[in-house]
Order: sequence, then C-alpha cells, then structure tokens
Amino acid sequence: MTMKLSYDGPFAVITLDRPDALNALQFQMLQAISDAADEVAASDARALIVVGAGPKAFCAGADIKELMDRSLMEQRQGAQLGQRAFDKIAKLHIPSVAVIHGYAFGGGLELAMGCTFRIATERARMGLPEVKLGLIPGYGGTQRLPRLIGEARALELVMSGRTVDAKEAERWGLVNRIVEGDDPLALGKQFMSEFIGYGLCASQFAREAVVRGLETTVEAGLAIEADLSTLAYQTKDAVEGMTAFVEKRKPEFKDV
Ligand code: DAK
Repeated sequence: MTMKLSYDGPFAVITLDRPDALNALQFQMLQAISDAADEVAASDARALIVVGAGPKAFCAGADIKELMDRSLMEQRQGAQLGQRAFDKIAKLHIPSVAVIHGYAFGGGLELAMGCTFRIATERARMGLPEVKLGLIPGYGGTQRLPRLIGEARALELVMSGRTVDAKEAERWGLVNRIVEGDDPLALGKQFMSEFIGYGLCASQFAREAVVRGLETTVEAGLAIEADLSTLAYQTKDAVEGMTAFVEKRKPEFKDV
C-alpha cells in the first residue's frame, strides 16, 4: 500500500508511503485518500494528521509518469477524483493538519491546502509547478491558494511555478507555523493537541462560520455567525463550559 491510515490515540494519521518516488500521488492513492477520509469521518478520531514517509518529501505532486497518455475524459475524471478526495478532507467534522517536512509540490501542496492547517519545518519547499509541465493545477490549487494567500500572490505562484521556502510560506500565510524537529508525526501531534480538548459542536460551528462566511458577503456572513453562535448556546457543552468557568474547574465536554 502506498497510503496508510492508522490511529494513534485521538489522532487519525494518513501517511503517504511511497518515499522512493517522493510520495508522488498515483490515482489509486487519490482513491485511497478519499476512502480514508470516509473512514475517518465515521471514526472517533478528534483530529487528522497527514504526513509523508521518508526524509525528503511530504509529496512531490501528481505522479507525472502516470499523467501521460490519458484521454481527455480520463484526465477530467482524474482531476475530479483528486478534487473530491481533498474536498472530503476539507469538509471533515474534525480539524486536520499537513506536516510539510520537505517538498510539497503540485498535488502535494493541493492536498496540504485541503487540510485545515499546514505546518512546515525549515527544510520545507513548496510550489505549484504545473505551468512548467504545460499544465495547470487540477486538484483544487487554483481555488484554495487565492483563498489562503490572496489573488496576487496566488497568481504569482501559479503563473511562475516558483518554489517558496518555509519562511516565505509562513509570511504569506500558506503555512500556519514553522516547527522544529525531524519526526513529522510528533510535530503534527504537538500542533493538533491545541485543538482537541474542546467540544466538537463549538469547534465545528466556529470553523463553519469562518469558511462559509468567506464564500459570501459580510452581511450574509454575519447572519451565518448569528445563527451558528446561537446554536452553540443551545448545546449542553456551552452550559458545561460556562458552569465550569463559574465553578473554577476544567470543563468536561461531551459533544452534545
Ligand atoms: N512524479 C513521478 N515521480 C516523481 C515525481 C513526480 N511528481 N517527483 C519525483 N519523482 C521521482 C523521480 O522520478 C525519482 O525517481 P527515480 O528516477 O529515482 O526512479 C525519485 O522520485 C526521486 O526524485 P529526484 O531524483 O528528482 O529527486 P531530487 O531530490 O533530485 O529532486 C524534486 C526533487 C522534488 C525537486 C524533483 O523530483 C521534482 O522536480 N519533481 C517533480 C515535481 C513536480 O513537477 N510535481 C508535479 C507537479 S504537477 C491533472 C491536472 C494537473 C495535475 C494533476 C492532474 N488532471 C487534469 C488529471 C498536476 C499535478 C501536479 O502535481
């Protein structure tokens, strides 16, 4: 298997496991990621961590050799498969992080952008080099990158195919944080531990308000916020959270 799904305490872990080819994504890996996202959605995991095997790469993109000699319809279906797989990760009810410890190019960066967060080590190098192959991104990059870093910078990266290092990626908001260490899973666990102590209701509503709000006007976004924050007040977790504060104790959230 070139992709592994495992569980480690509260964490689900997707490992791209093709280090000899820098974890380049074959179509069967995209299908496996899509299936893994379904399995994670039905699991008790509180967060998803996505890592690449081997010391060199998170993922060097779509498998270029496999992309060749395919019909127009096959290419379209391939793009839709990748988009669907990464979109499932983006829409999971739990937060996710991609730990970029080396190269993240093309489809690899698109997978990382499907995650809620990205963290990178100093050695990370990222880009959407499709233009150098006579292609354009096909797994969500043209849509997610401008939403993350703005139109001008996204166009710069997509149209030049240029590689950015970890510092520039952090400055541009492409990665949340630069982290130190050489064990991607440990780095991912450490980062995600900030997010898993809360109830899923509040955590999901908060994310939904931000993500849905970005797709619409401020006025409509404020209406979404009013509705979701009102909904959050109705949960037992909200009663527990506020009661625990008043009673000066740690809350026990139950996702209800
Ligand atoms: N595909 C296949 N094999 C790859 C690969 C890739 N993307 N990247 C690396 N490899 C393989 C190399 O061929 C090599 O294998 P062997 O020759 O040893 O058998 C092995 O991994 C190690 O790579 P290198 O020897 O090149 O390692 P270096 O350290 O020298 O260089 C590198 C690392 C990451 C700079 C270099 O490997 C590189 O430039 N890789 C390609 C990066 C890239 O261009 N990625 C693809 C971006 S395009 C679609 C539309 C668009 C797309 C997909 C679908 N549809 C409409 C369906 C676009 C997708 C993309 O991701």
